[in-house]
Parts: sequence; C-alpha cells; structure tokens
Amino acid sequence: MLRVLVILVALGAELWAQSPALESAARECRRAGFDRAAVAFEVKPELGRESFSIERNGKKTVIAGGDSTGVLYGAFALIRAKQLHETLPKRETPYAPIRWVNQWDNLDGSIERGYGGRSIFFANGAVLADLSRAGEYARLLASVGINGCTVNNVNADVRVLSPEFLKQLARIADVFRPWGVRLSLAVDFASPQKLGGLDTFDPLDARVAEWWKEKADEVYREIPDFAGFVLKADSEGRVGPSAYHRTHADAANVLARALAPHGGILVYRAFVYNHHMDWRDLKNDRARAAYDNFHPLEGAFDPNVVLQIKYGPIDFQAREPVSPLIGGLAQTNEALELQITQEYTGQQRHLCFLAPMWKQVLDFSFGPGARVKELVAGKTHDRPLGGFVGVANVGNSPNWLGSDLAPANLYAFGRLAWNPNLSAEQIAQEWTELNWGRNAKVVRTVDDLLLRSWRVYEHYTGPLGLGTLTDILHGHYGPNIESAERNGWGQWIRADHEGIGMDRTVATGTGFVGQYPPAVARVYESLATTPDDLLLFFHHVPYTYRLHSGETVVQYVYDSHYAAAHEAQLFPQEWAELRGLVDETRFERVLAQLTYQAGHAIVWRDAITNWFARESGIADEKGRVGHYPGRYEAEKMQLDGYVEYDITPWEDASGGKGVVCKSASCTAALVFQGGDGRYDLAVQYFDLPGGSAKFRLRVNEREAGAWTGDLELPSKIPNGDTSTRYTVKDVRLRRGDRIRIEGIPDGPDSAALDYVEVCPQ
Ligand code: GCV
Repeated sequence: MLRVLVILVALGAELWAQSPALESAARECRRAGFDRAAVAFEVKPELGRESFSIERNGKKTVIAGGDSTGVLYGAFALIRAKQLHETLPKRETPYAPIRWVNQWDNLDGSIERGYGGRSIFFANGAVLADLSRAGEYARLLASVGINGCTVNNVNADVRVLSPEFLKQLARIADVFRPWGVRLSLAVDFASPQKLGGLDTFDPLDARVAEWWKEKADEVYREIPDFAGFVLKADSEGRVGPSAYHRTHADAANVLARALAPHGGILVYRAFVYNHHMDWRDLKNDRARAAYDNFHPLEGAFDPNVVLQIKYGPIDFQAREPVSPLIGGLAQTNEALELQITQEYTGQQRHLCFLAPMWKQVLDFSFGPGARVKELVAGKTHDRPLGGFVGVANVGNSPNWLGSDLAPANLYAFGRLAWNPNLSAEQIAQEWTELNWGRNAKVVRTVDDLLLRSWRVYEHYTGPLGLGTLTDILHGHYGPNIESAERNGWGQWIRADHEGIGMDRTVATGTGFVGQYPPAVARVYESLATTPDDLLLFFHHVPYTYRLHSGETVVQYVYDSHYAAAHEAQLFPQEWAELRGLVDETRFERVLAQLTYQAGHAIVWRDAITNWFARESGIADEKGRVGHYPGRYEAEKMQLDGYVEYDITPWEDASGGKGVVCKSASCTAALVFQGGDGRYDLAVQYFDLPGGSAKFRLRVNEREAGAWTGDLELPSKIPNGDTSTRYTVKDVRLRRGDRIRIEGIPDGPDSAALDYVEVCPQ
C-alpha cells in the first residue's frame, strides 16, 4: 500500500514541474543551434518516467518524453549526438530511478573533502543570494541525466531544518527545478531534540515521530518536489539510534514514514562502523561493519528507504573489493555510493579518471544475474527504488572541480548512472570530444591519459589491495603508511618485519570473506585464487610471497612504483604535444597540474619503496631503492640560515630529513661532483600553505630558475602532503660548479627543502 502511494505522489510532483523542464529543453536546443521549427517535443507517458524517444518526421526531429524531464534528457541526447557526430539514439530509459549527487557542503561555505573551491550554495551560515552557479550546476547535471542533489554535508548541520533556512533552501530548489533535479537534504538525527526542543530523539517515541512528520510537511510546503532526506547516523561521531538501543531500521523508518505521504524517500548511509576498535584484536575488522550492521535488518525497512552503500567495505580507496552488503540484500532498496571528488585518489591534483574502476565495481558479479549494477538498480529482486549516488563536491572554481580534467569523473558518473553498460573508453571519448574538441591527436592523447591514470595512481600509491597508503588521520593526500596502523580507525594493513596484509579469511582471519556468497568467498578465501590486485586486502603474507605474476610481494612493490612513477613523468610530456591544439589557458593549467603530479609521484614512489625496504629488510634486486645517484640532501649541503628538520613520517623525505629557513632569507649550496654535461636540475621543496615562499636556483652566479611556492596543500608542515618538485630542464653543468638555492620564507611557509637532484638528460 505504502509503495503505491509513493509512486502516485511522485508522479503528481512531476506533473507539477512539467513546464520548466520543457522550457529548458527548448532553450537548450536553440542554444545548440537547432532551428525552432526543426525540433518538436511531446509528452507520451507510455514511454515511462524520464525516458525519451527521438524520431525523424520529415524535416522535423520529434523528441518524445515519458514526462517533461524525459523530453529534457532527449534534448540533451540530441545535442550530444550532434556534437559527437553520432547517429541519434532512438529510445532510452534510465537504468535506475535514483541518480543523485551528494554535496558535502557546510553552511559556512566550506566543503568537506572538496577540492574545487567554495560552496555554490552556502556562505556564512546562509544560502547565497546569487544562485546562478547552482542553476548552472543543475543544467550540467541534467545534461548527463542526474536527477537529484543533496546540497549539504552528510555530517549535517541541524540548522538546515529550521523554518528560516527551509525558506532559503526553497530558492535552491527553484533553480534546480527547470532541470529536473530534485533537492534533498542531509539531516541530523538529533534534530527533534536539538531543533525541536524535545527531550529525546528516540525514533520509537511518538513525539519524535510526530516531530518528523510535521517537519516533513513543512519541508513539502516550501519545496513541493523535495526528493527526501539523507541520514548518516551512528557513524564517525554522528548520533544515531544506538543512543536509545534502537536499530538502524527504526531510525530510517521514522523519517521514511514522515516523507512517504509526500512521495519522498529516506536514504540511509550504510557507512556505519566503530572508529574506536581495538587494533590489538586480530579478529576485529572494519570491513565487516556494513554487512554486520545492515544485513540482519533485511525486511525491516519501509519501502521508501534506500540504503546507500559505498562501493568498498572501507572508504573510497584506490582499490577495494566490492562491498559484500551490496550482494547480501534482496528485500532492501540499495544505492551504490561512488566518490567523484578524489578524496583518496589525488584530490584533483593528480589525474585519476575513475570510470575504469567504477566499471569493475558495476560489473562485479555476486552470482548469475547478480552484478552490482543489476542489484543496485533493483533489477534482480522486486525492489521499487535504487540506483547510484556520486559524492561530487563541486565548488565555485571555473571548472567546478579545481582541475580541467577532473570533470571527466563527474561526466562519467552521470553517464554510468544513466547506463552502466557504457564502456569507460566510450565515456572518455565522449567527454574528451565534448570538452576538448575533435582533433584526432587531442582526442587520442586525452583519452589515453584518462584511461591509464587510475592504474598509474594506484601503482605509485597503494598496490595489491592495501588501500591508498595515504595519511588517513589528516589530509588523506600524501603518503603515510603507518597512520593506518595501531589506532581505532580500522584501516589496518597489519605490517611487521615478517609480512603484510589483513587476514580476512574465514579459516584463520576475521571472517570477512564469509560475508560473500559461497562462490565468491571461495575465490577470496584461497591465496591461490585471490587476484593479485586484492591479495593484501584478504591475506597476510610474507614479503617474499610470490604473486601469480611470479614476482615477490616486495619486489612487485618496488617494480610497480618505479614503473608507475615513470609513467607519471610521461604525462606532462605527452600533454605538451598538444600545445597549440587546445586553448592556451587550459593547456597551461593542465600542463602545470601534470607536472606537479609527476613530481609528487616520485615522492610517493620513494616513500613507499623505502618504507617497504626498511620494514622487510629486503633490498630492491634492481638496486634502485635507497640509491639515488645525483641526489644531494639539503641537510648535508652548506647551509646559511637553514636548519635541519626531522620529517614525520620519515619516509616522506629523502633521508628522513629536510631543512627549514629560520631567517629572512637562507641558502643551501652544493658543489657538483658529476661529469660535465647537460642535466635536468630538480629541487624537492616543501610548499607550505598560508604563505608564498620564494626560491631562486643559481649555478655559480648564473640564475637557473626562480619560482614561488604558492600551492595550498593539505598539511601545514613539511611532509609527503607538501613535498613538491621544481625542475629546470637542460642545464649545462661542469664538475665543481656551485649550485645554490636561495629560499625566502613567507609567513608560515618556511621555504623548506628536501634535496636537489641532478638528473642526466
Ligand atoms: C563526510 C570519509 C571522509 C569523511 C566523510 C565520510 C563519509 O571518512 O573522510 O570526510 O564524511 O567518509 O562518507 O561520511
């Protein structure tokens, strides 16, 4: 009964919103150069919600939509086909009803894990007066078929539900509406108490239920097409039903019942785990948490509840196995949560196109007819809701995400949510042609960079299923392997001098493997069948354990890091070939980004390989790790004003040390000991935020380079987050030349240095 009600009211809301989407469709077609008389629209409900067909009728192109949003999607499909010179799609239906983005925007205008500037919705505790960017965002989302946007952080501010704020939020919904994008809100579970003044937020208390009901009624008075609430509860310090010994189903249902009469849905995040777990207990395992918490509640959720499940059991790492909870539900609606914002995948400073990873997730099979895409879209069991949620975190930077290549991930998310059967290659090509033009060399180069980038990133960060190996306690950016160990966060890799990896088997480990259906569990339970890519996620092995490839674990780590860091050096070189073929502004920006990435890949390579060498006591059989011919450590140079500084963790700097400038200006000098020739001169320095230190590089008295350290990187101290490389190419050097760096600090930026490397050309 409730299910029927949900659908009927949702249709009612759609009729209400019909004409703005049709107007948008007409405007978009005109904007794309279609003659007013050349395109006709019609609404044919029999096509189905949000679906469209495109037909030629004489000289006219007729776009029919199952509803007005369907027409709008048809218009965008027509425009895309025109721009890509492709044949027109005949008929399309979205794969799943939920195709949402989440924004983790705070009301002060900051964005949690956002790398694309400030919020386009909020500043100083209020909704922005000018919402034109928000409207443009909705247009962008609609162009790839996204139909919902949660505008505030899942770590929700209770004020969003206050009467005055709801009125402001209604203005965002107004600018979304013409694009078929429905607004949703993340809410604080304690709202009845914190905002409503009740003495409880117990979900089974009738007063609490009534409070949520009245609140939902109020929300719908302000925003008639409101999509629903998102709830993060009992997770990472957020309050939840455990405060009253209630279940997640109790929590979800009380909100869901308030929303149901309006056709709204309640999206409940399955990202629930104990972040104070005892790391000494080898049976403890954060990966188990989602399944352990939610699987027992099958059948207890109302039909308008959707569980939003992160693709992996930990947290958006560069590689994880698919969350077993996705395959473990048959009666509960589910949505797959992917992360567009590159929290653990390079924060938009590194190119990391995620579609190839997402495709592996979507195509992962729990058994016949039970691939992830089918499960989350509710195709396997009779589940009315489901789909895809991408954490986007766009900001006010001109390119939305703070990088000119990162929007490929937003595009890919939308396209896959619409049709997960598209290939990563097709999506990359579409995005490239739409954004960089159709020059064959440009398309080939950009596509190739995109499609290699995830594997490259994975291989100079955390391979073999170890997770990203970044600093999990702070910025989630640079290397800090042991930050994962010996604390309650549960991202353990269980490394010691003998071996590495979490034993998650049923036989001897945490039993996590047993959460998969038997056919899948058999693969992961056995060392012989676990894919190398996930080996250390599932098993603890000695460093000398041989992979399927024949290499030992430790040698593989060395080799893959050298290979991937080398490939990252090629990225800016390949991009440089496009000079003159793409617009100069973006060309230069991308070149700077890829050059930075190439330098940071070396930081990663050295940190991970040195750490493995020390921990395992096993040398690199190719003699590279720990041996850096041409490298001069700053702390061993002739220093004037600079003082030695211990880097934490030690692996984040060459030799574990750097130097910081304690005066108005400092110098570090060395005498070149190599042979006469032409070299690239690389200076590894620490670009600290809050100031723009200046550097000058001289060979004898000749200036070879000058630069400013003006990046805003995530850490305030010299470490793997801030370590940055500046390279001057093709410098003529003679034995005995004096190479000198002058650093001029600026406020907190102490012009810190790690080393100079003289690299033969
Ligand atoms: C919004 C990770 C992130 C947090 C985020 C959390 C979540 O832990 O680091 O910033 O919080 O995931 O998804 O809720």
